[in-house]
This record gives sequence, C-alpha cells and structure tokens, in this order.
Amino acid sequence: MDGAADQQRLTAVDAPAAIRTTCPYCGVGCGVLATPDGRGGLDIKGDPDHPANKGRLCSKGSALGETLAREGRLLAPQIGERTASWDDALDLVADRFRRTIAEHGPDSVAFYVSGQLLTEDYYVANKLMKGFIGSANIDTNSRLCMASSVAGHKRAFGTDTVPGQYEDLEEADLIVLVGSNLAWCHPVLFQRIVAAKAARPGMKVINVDPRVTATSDLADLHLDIAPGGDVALFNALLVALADGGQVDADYVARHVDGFDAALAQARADDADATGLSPEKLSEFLRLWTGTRKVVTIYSQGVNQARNGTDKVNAILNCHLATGRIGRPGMGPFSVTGQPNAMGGREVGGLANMLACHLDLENAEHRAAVKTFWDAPTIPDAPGAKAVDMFRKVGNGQIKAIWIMCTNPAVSMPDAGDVRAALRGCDFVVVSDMFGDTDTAKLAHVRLPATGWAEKDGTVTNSERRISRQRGMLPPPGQARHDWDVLSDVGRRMGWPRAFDYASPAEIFREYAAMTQLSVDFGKDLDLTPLAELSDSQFDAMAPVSWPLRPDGAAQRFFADGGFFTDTGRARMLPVSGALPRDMRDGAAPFRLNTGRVRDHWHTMSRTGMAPKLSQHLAEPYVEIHPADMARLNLRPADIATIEANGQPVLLRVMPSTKVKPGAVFAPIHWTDQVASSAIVSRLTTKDTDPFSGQPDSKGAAVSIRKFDATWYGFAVSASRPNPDCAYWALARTGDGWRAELAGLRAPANWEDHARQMFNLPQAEAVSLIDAEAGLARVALVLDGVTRAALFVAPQPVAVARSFLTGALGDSADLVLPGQPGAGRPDPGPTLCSCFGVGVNTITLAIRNQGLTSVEAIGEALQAGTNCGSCRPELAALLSTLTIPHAAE
Ligand SMILES: Nc1nc2c(c(=O)[nH]1)N[C@H]1C(S)=C(S)[C@@H](COP(=O)(O)OP(=O)(O)OC[C@H]3O[C@@H](n4cnc5c(=O)[nH]c(N)nc54)[C@H](O)[C@@H]3O)O[C@H]1N2
Ligand SMILES: Nc1nc2c(c(=O)[nH]1)N[C@H]1C(S)=C(S)[C@@H](COP(=O)(O)OP(=O)(O)OC[C@H]3O[C@@H](n4cnc5c(=O)[nH]c(N)nc54)[C@H](O)[C@@H]3O)O[C@H]1N2
Ligand code: SF4
Ligand SMILES: [Mo]
Repeated sequence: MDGAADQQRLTAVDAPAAIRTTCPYCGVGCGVLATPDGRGGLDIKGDPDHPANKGRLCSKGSALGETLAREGRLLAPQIGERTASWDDALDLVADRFRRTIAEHGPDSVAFYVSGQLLTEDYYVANKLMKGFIGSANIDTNSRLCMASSVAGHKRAFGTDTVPGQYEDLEEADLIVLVGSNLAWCHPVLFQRIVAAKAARPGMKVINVDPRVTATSDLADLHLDIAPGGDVALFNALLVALADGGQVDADYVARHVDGFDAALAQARADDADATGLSPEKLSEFLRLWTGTRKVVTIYSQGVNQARNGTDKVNAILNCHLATGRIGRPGMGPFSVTGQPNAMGGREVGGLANMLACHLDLENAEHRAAVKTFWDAPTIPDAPGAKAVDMFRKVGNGQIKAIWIMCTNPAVSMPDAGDVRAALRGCDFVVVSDMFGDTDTAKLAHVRLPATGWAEKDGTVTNSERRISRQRGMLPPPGQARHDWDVLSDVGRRMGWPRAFDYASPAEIFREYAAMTQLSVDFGKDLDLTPLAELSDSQFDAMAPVSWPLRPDGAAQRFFADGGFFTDTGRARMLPVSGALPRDMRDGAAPFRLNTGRVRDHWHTMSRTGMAPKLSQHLAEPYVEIHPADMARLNLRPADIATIEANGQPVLLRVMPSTKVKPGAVFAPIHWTDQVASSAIVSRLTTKDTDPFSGQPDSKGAAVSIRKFDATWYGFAVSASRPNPDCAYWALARTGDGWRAELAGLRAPANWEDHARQMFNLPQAEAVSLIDAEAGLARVALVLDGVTRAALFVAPQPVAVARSFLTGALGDSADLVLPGQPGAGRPDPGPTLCSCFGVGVNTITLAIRNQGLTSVEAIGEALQAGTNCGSCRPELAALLSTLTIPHAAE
C-alpha cells in the first residue's frame, strides 16, 4: 500500500488500536480517535492531529460513546408493519418508482436527503435522480440550512465558494459573529477563538443577535439587532467604509463590479431598521472600519430569513469593497451546520444544482454531466425545493418520495402540514437508523441504515476540508449503507452498469474524476489528484482541504480576484435593508425565534440516547421576557400553549431577559417520541427567501397563553414511562428516565396511575398523599428498592431533580422526601455534562473556596476542563455570584 503507513490506526504497545474518524455532528468536522472497548462500545477522544480541532471535542462529540446502543435501531426492512427481506423491500421501492414515473413522468417522484449523508451516499442519490430518473426533484435539508449562503455566494462569486480557512479565526483582529450561536453550535471553533483571544487580548469579538446567547459572553460588543435588520446594518457599514476612505479602490477596480449601485442602495437605506442605539451602531462601525483583519462569521440568523440571501450579499459587499477576503485573518465565513453540508453542495445535492459546482440552467454543463455519467437523460429545469417539494407531495403532484437521513416531520416549517402531506402520499420510503422517528412512522417502507460508527466514506467541513469517516462496529441486524441501498435500487430500476458500485472508495474515485468538469469549465472544485487513490490509500486518506496543494498549506480564494463569474470579477449587489412589511410591523402578537441548545443534535435521535447530554436542558422550553410573562399572567415554570398554523405546542416557561419583550425563543429538538406536543416547527412559516427558497425559521408569528394545568408532576423510573396526561416530556438519566408531567384533571388514584405509567403492576406503592392539598408522592418498590417515583403538586413540582435522577435503587424512605438527606448535598441542575457537575456544587465551591475564575472552578471540580462547552455558563455563574459578593 505504497508505504502509506496505516494512517487510521495508531497502534500503541499493549493498547487497542484507535481508529481515526470524524464527528458526525456539526460542520466543524472534528477528528475523533475511537477505540473499540471490546464490549461493543467505543472510547472517544479528540484527534490531536486533526487540523479542525487539534484534539478538542465538545460535549456532543465527547459523548459519542453513549449513542451506540442497539435500542431503537431499525434492524430489518419493513413494509408497513411487517418485517421484509431486502429483496422484497427494494423490489417494491424500484417497482413503485418505475411505475409512478411511467404513468406520471419523472417529476412525480422525489428524493429528500440530508447534509448528514456521506459524500458517497449523496453522490449516488444525485446521480440516480438527475441522470437516470431524469428529474431534478432531489432536495435536501440543506435547503433549510445553507441555501441562502449558497445563493449569496453564487450571486457574488459565481460559485458556491467559502473563501477562508479556520486559521483565519486565530489570525483575525476582529471577529463578527452574525446570527451565530457559535458557543453552542460550533463549540470547538468557539473554543479556538476563546484561546486566540486569551493569547491576544487585543482581539475583539462582536456578536450580532437579537437575543443574548452563550456566544455573547465572549463578545466585547453585543448588537441586539432587530430581527432581519442585518442588511441595514451592513449597508450602514458599506456607507461608513466609503465615507471613511476604507474602500480598497484598487481591488474594486481590478476585481469587483457593482460597487456604485450597491453603495447607492446602501445610502438610500435607513439605519433605523437595525433597531440599534446610535452608540452601539457607531461602536460597531468604528471597530469594523478601523480593523483590517476582520472575519465575519455567519449562520442561521442570516440564512434562515425571508431576506437571507440579501443578508449574505450585504456581508459579502463589505468584504469585497475592502478587499478583505481570502487573506490571512480576513474574509466572510459562512459556517456550515451539518457534518457534510459542504460535501452535499459539492456533489450537487440541491434541486437547482448539478454535481461539481456546475449549473443546471447551463446547457453545456448539463451535456457534460450527462456524457460523464453516460446517462440516458438530464433534467433541464430545476426540481422542487424542499418547501415546494412537500407542497407538491400534499397536492398529489409528487406521488412517491424517498426520505433519507432527515426527519422532516419535525424539522420542516409548518411540520403539521408536512405530516398531513406524507399521510396522504401514495408511497413514502424512509431510510433511517431508527424505526420510530416521527417521519419513519409515516412511511410505507422503512429501510434500516447504518450509522456513524458503522459506515465509511468522506465528509467536507466548513473550511472545505475532506475527512474520512471510518466504520468501526459491525452494522446491527441487516442495516445497510445508504450508497449501497441507493445503488441497489438503481440497478433494480434498470441501470446495472451505472450503479455497479462495490465500495465507497469506488464512488469517491468517480466523483473526484468528475471534478475535471469543474476544471474544464473554469470552476473552483478540483479533486482530480484524488481520482487515482487505491482502496488502501482511500482507507488511509488524511484530512485534506481543496484546492489541493502538495504542501498542504492553507488555501484561500479571491485575495487576487479570480472569481468564477463569466467576467472573472466579483459582483457587489444592491440590497435593500427595508424589511418585508410583516417584519417591520412586528409579528403579532409574538415573534417566535427558534434554534439550538448546547447538548442536543436536531431531532435527538442520537443525542437523546446519551444520559450525559440529556441533563443540561431536560425539557422543551420557551424563553419569555418577564414583562411579557406579567402580561400573560405566566409564572416561572408554568406551561404555555404557543399556537400558530392552527397547531398548539406546549412548552415550559423559562423567564429570561435575554430575549426582548415581544420576542420569544424555543429550541427545536423535542419530538413526539419524547414529548407530548413540543415540535416548534409546527409553528414556523412556509414563507421562504425568494432567491434561495430557504424558509424563515426564525420569525413565526405566534400567540401565547397559559396552559391551565390542575396538577404538575415529576417522575423518575428505571424503564421508559408511558405517561397518560396532557403534558409530558421524557429524558434519559444514568439509570433510567426522568419525566416532567402536567394534566388538566387529576386521576382518581395516584398509586394506580403510577403503576400504569411505569408499567409496574406488581410493585408495592409507598406513598404520601394529601388529596385536599393536591399533593402526592408515590414510590414503587420491588424487592426493597425503588424502581420508580412520582411527585405531584398543584404548582410546578419543587424537588431536587438531580438528586432524584440518581436515587433509583434506594429505599422509598430515602427517595420520597424528594431531597437528599443530611450529608448528601443536592448537586443541582447539570451544568458541566462531561463530568456531571451541577450548579449547586459549583455555587458552593465558588462561595466556600472563594473561586474567582473559570480556571479555578476547573481545578477545584474538573467542570469545564474537558470540552469547554460550559465555560460561558461558568463565567456567567461566576459573575452573578461574585458581583454582589464583592459589594458586600
Ligand atoms: N448543539 C448543537 N449544535 C449544532 C446543531 C444542533 O442541533 N445542536 N446543529 C448544527 C446545524 S445543522 C446548524 S445549521 C448550526 C446552526 O448554528 P447557529 O446558526 O449558530 O444556531 P441557531 O441557534 O439556529 O441560530 C443562531 C442565532 O440566530 C439568531 N437570530 C435569529 N434571528 C436573527 C436575525 O434576524 N439576525 C441575526 N443576526 N440573528 C438572528 C438566533 O437568536 C440564534 O441565537 O448548528 C450546528 N450545530
Ligand atoms: N424551526 C426550525 N426548524 C429548523 C431549523 C431551525 O433552526 N428552526 N433548522 C433547520 C436546519 S439548519 C437543519 S440542518 C434541519 C435538521 O433537521 P433534520 O435533518 O430533520 O434532523 P436530524 O435529527 O439531524 O435528522 C437526521 C435523521 O437521520 C438519521 N440518521 C443519522 N445518520 C444516518 C445515516 O447515516 N443514514 C440514514 N439513512 N439516516 C441517518 C437520524 O436518526 C435522524 O432521524 O432542521 C431545520 N429545521
Ligand atoms: S464541535 Fe462538537 S459537534 Fe462539532 S464536530 Fe466538533 S465535536 Fe462534533
Ligand atoms: Mo443545519
């Protein structure tokens, strides 16, 4: 194998071999060292040699070992409720697709895929749909994620090119984070910035976000921008750059078109749309105009908006006007969400793209792709973008859909409508690792997919770096790789030669060879040097970023122009900061902003398995400003009914001054598998950006009212409870489950209720019940130990949850008080997931040991010393505890 020393295996004497692979969560693309523990599990560490993370991992990456259980995995194909052979299932899929196409044409079928597929899976899906089925009806959850960035890049650069690399973040003097909660969503990049700022305190960070987040803690300046006000902000900046003599006239003259029109439009704009105080605005302008090395990082607060593409171009305009692009420490930086969002874009996974950054609307590009694939056909019109795709499923224009590696019943806007569309669809196929996702439950055929630890291939991260994911564990049951299943269907549909793939290496070689087309048409994506990799070289492939340079040095784009437009020049675009009317007038009565929490990944199918990741925020919630709570007669920990699209959602009320009055925030992660009614995407709008088709997931108009519970409950149980009440939410614990409960009518007998909910009909009930006061505590005991316990009160239940989640197995008299006995302190809600350290433990240590820094907390308790994801919260806790203390 050409002396390529088994790159992926680091064998130390007497130690099992660690396998190098890549984290399957966010677009940072961290390298992971996974060592089989001999018991079917893996020990997980950060890969010190991976350039993205240099050994770091965040809480989610660190807990990968807790997500490998077979429980819940789909182990065999299913047709309806019956288990089927692969042959039967795939014959059915191929036959139904073929028949539907024959009767109604190729546009009557669709694939809805995912930025979490590996490049090889994605490549085959795209080839099958566009080249052989002959429709462009393949779209992906990247439409909900990166589409506005793609459209903005293409408008300005002529291609979807991210100009910079991660080391620019360390080299910058000013980092502007726009609509990005990097601390929670790209934690390792955030930690890289934290370290750079600690080493160079002169470095400044600005955070542009309507709400205060964990990311704001690092910021020297937080701009509480009005929702959607980002275009006006960057237009104001463009004017300030022009008026302050900061425009790089030479760069613009040589490489940029459209400067005058963009500036004229910016001048016509009203900075009031930013909603910022004049002081904050001028501080922002002062810092940006006065700093040469600026990186502007942006993410879903930019992309997921009705004016998302314009936001992207407003940002790009400022970097183009100043020539601050593609040079060390400078540039716009769209960070990708999913691990392979970038790879999907490279292989043309979106309905309006071709593979290798070629354009579907270009006849020469289409012809070249068709020839390369030796394909019978190639569509000449873009397919349906995600929102339209499900609309067409709903109205019957699309009659068969294959959903792969995504959970649209939870993640699509107006998810209730998407569910109705799938219920009415003639033929729905779902490929997933799990058989009980909300989407899989709506499928006619369920196909078991291998997951992260089992599959092989490549992913491309935010900085265009391609890394290998390597399979380490055997596929459970009959699960198969997505590329393999897609190829099998391609063969069964009648194209045996085109889909005769035996390995991901083979697919990767074909794809790398195909990037010659990109080169031929003068585009950016060139992987041709990798087209000849042998299987073993592919196995051993080290992380590599494109364009490939023999010395492996950082590779940036556009410092000297070289754009991929027809003229070779970039385009600045005139973009208006005027808000669409409904944004200007404010969403009535409340504007719902949605996003992510630190320890969960999307619809939780994997992170929900990890006890460590399920304690930080164990219940779906909505952040509401106290002034709004007063208006709505809501108290802390009440439950609120949030309604839009005719769909009610129940969320726990979390008072917060981090959101503004009139705006509320709710995380996206809870599904019907873990909560009674908490899918926030039921509430979001189908309105999309006109250029990218990306839905506005951050600005739904919702109404809010108190949910009039007559009782509230908290429960712990060794096995999964089966709640029967209006409100419930479940989360894993180290020894079972915890549940938050509330109901409209109390059951007649709490002991019976508990036995039923916990499925422990034989258990002895030890209880304390005060029916008049509405109080009940029931411990269910088997063989002297508590197997489950239920705590009920007429108000939100006040018990020590972190104590109770570890108390199963104790006797009922220890559990029923709901608080730890003397000498056994209550650790409080978990703040550091890696070491399971609670808020109370940290607070006590700060008080008793006089700790004054995050580092000191780490030394005393280990908290914050592994992944560092909780460091912003430790800092916040320190400041709230130490400021009043100092004043005493
Ligand atoms: N822990 C965790 N990490 C993840 C994920 C996860 O599920 N969990 N998912 C990954 C994926 S796929 C993605 S796409 C990324 C997303 O990463 P981010 O984009 O950082 O995450 P979000 O929380 O969706 O939204 C970012 C912020 O946009 C703000 N915002 C809302 N409206 C506006 C506005 O009009 N202007 C501005 N400037 N800001 C606004 C919100 O208040 C929010 O704080 O995270 C990735 N990483
Ligand atoms: N309201 C609102 N909605 C949003 C967003 C928001 O901010 N607000 N964000 C949007 C964004 S940016 C994104 S990226 C989406 C994410 O939304 P989804 O893509 O729907 O969420 P996931 O939970 O990541 O779904 C991935 C599914 O694939 C399965 N899976 C994992 N690995 C494999 C595999 O190798 N093969 C197969 N076949 N299946 C696998 C998992 O079990 C899971 O069911 O949500 C979008 N929706
Ligand atoms: S930052 Fe965390 S979630 Fe993202 S790739 Fe790295 S370890 Fe995985
Ligand atoms: Mo995303």
